[in-house]
Amino acid sequence: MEQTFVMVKPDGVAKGIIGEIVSRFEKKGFTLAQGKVMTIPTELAERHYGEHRERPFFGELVEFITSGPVFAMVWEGADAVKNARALIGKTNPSEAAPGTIRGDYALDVASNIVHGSDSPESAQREIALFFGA
Ligand code: DAT
Ligand code: MG
Repeated sequence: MEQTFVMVKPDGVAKGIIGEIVSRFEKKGFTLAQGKVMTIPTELAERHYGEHRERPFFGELVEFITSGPVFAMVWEGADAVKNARALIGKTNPSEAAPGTIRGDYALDVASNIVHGSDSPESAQREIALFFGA
């Protein structure tokens, strides 16, 4: 079974939809392997989003993801990375289809409610960063 890393971002926690997001993954058929509430230290945020270090929005992104508690999770299931990204929807909520998490709960790309790993390699890297190897 593949694993993927998913995180309810500070805006999703503030909005009170951790349960709604967890429920969507459960109903899809994923199994929750790990989960914890945490506030991300700046250094961890910079490592997690390291691929975006040169992008103009990097500072804003790190500030946002460290601005309040997140709910970090590991979900297991067939093609977990791909299937989780399908539930989450496109990066820009304006392009995310209704029925996806971002399509239903977000308007702005800078605060798009939830993170999901983009490949099995990213998933392993992110799971190790947040939950230890
Ligand atoms: P995803 O989270 O769908 O994997 P990504 O890895 O390209 O998207 O970007 C990481 C996060 O950075 C994204 O969830 C929100 C933020 N972001 C992406 N593009 C942005 C932009 N043009 N302006 C502001 N924030 C952006
Ligand atoms: Mg990404």
